[in-house]
Amino acid sequence: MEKYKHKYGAEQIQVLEGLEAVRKRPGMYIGSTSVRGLHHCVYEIVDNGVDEALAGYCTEINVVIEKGNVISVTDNGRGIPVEIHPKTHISTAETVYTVLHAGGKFGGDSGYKVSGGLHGVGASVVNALSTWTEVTIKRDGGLYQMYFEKGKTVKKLERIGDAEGTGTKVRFLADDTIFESLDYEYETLEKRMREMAFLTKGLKITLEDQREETPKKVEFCYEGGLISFVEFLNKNKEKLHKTPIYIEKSGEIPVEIAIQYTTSYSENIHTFVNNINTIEGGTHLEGFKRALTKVFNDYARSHNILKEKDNNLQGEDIREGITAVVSVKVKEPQFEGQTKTKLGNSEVTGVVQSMVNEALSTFLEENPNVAKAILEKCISASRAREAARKARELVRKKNALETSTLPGKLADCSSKVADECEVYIVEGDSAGGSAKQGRDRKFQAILPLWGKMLNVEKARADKIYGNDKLNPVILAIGAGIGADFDITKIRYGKVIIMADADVDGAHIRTLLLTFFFRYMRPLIENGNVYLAQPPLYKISKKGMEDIYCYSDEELDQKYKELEEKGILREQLGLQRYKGLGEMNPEQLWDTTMNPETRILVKVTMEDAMKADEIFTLLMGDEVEPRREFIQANAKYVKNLDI
Ligand code: 0R9
Repeated sequence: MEKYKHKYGAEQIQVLEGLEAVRKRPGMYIGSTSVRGLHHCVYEIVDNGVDEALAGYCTEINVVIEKGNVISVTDNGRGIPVEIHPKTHISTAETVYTVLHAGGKFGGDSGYKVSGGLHGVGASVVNALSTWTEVTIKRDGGLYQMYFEKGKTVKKLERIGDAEGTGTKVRFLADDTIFESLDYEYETLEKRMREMAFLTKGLKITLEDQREETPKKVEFCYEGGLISFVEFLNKNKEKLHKTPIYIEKSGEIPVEIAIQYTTSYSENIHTFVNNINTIEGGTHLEGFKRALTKVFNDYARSHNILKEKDNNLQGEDIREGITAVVSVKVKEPQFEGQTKTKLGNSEVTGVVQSMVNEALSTFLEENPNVAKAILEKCISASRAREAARKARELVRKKNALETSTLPGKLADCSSKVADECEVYIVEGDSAGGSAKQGRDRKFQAILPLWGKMLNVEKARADKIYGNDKLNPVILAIGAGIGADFDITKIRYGKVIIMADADVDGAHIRTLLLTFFFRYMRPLIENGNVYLAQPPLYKISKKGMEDIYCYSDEELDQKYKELEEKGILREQLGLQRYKGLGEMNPEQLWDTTMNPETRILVKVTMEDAMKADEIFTLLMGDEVEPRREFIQANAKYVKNLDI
């Protein structure tokens, strides 16, 4: 390449080859071409505006989903530089949009951006993957514009008029021959924009959806930054102290942390590196946890809250009920883990640990009442952990004495190959009976549940071991719970909740899902949890095979189809199923259990933050927000039989 260094033509070829490579292997640059990759394109462009805000020149970013799935992002920063770039001999703005990774190389580098993103690829990749891209810049009193198709320059940057103020506006239509779909999910974008606003104190971000008749619009701006983030996460929880603890440190690796304890029993820590959510944690989380454990133990010892004879509090005791957001900026982050969302840079652990050590111990000394409230909770968590250990041992010993460790009510399957086996957790003894008779006993096991299930949102682990409703579930699945849970030990590849389509059924489903979410989370993350979908209706007629419908829409559709064949509604019998118990074994097999014909809904964990929020809301202590949620969502409820 050296001999072509100053030859415009050769560089042009290199540029086109670069963007062609992006179009050939989009997954390598944006992870995937699914809706996730599609959203990623929006984030890449918004990130450029956020970088300008972090540099101190931009206060507002507006994102619009226009009709026809065009995305428009506008910022009020300095505007991308327009002058000819000495190396590429084209405008800097065009360079940014046509040369891979140019954003960082050619200036505008906030220091954290280039390798910061999950993929960190920037504007040129979005341009390459778009049917068209239009960039408009206000700078030095002029209005400039350029236009691209599939990454290729169609109109070079030119001054098209005068302008007041400064800023950049990017509009693009993602290429539908590359992406599986162009259906942007408003809620996904909303969540990310809110998150970006929390992480960038004082930046105003608006999101507007113009695709529907009545456009939707939200605005996010948080002067409190991470403090507001933690308050938002805790909005439905009872707090142990009024204001979140806030720690900030600038320097080579800037760190910002907000912490607030609640009365809940779960741990809710979110970590970010260069504004990217590191859902798998990593070295920053490690440093944070170590410091937390040390500071609280030291404080408890020095203030005689822990006596000489007492054992140290364990990390899990100290993290019970915590909500925290940890945000670090790292110049060259190394991402590891299955989804490349785990920070690997070892130097970060010590930095976070020592700054939390120092700032948190000072905070506790200055706020003894907060320290006392938190430590009281930690100590009762440690007592409960000890009680849970004893309960667990007891259960283990009891099981060891019994010939079989499986629960008595379980009708197990004959296969022992977990991958091909499934267990139906069935509400009620009578449905359980039908399921037992109707199943294929080679690979289907049935576990009937009855009576009132324990709400784990309001109970600690010690109440869970030995609980007569949950213990059979734990034993049947066979992989333990909590920190002991071992996904490699699960006895069934599919854990299927089969409950009635009524209020009681919904309650049981929520209680079981809360239990799985809090105590067997990998089971959900791994995609092993399913909801069975029993039919709501049966249409019958003499001489005709029964037809089952799973929704009101399907019922209407079937009536229409039959009418076209000359069979009228009046000639048909209709049964509305109130519960699983109304079906005989054969019907239950045909409609809900036969893998060839049944409908199963896989429970996914796309959004742990949202899940935590909803589980807390539905199953926790605060009554008022729950009522508001139910009132607001009542209109979405279908098939509710009261
Ligand atoms: C709507 C999305 N916003 C952007 O894409 C965007 C990029 C960008 C930018 C600069 C300012 N605003 C921006 N918005 C900028 C300007 C200057 C220096 N660095 C950055 C300056 O005025 O000197 N740029 C991002 C990369 C580049 N500009 C660069 F490489 F062209 F310099």
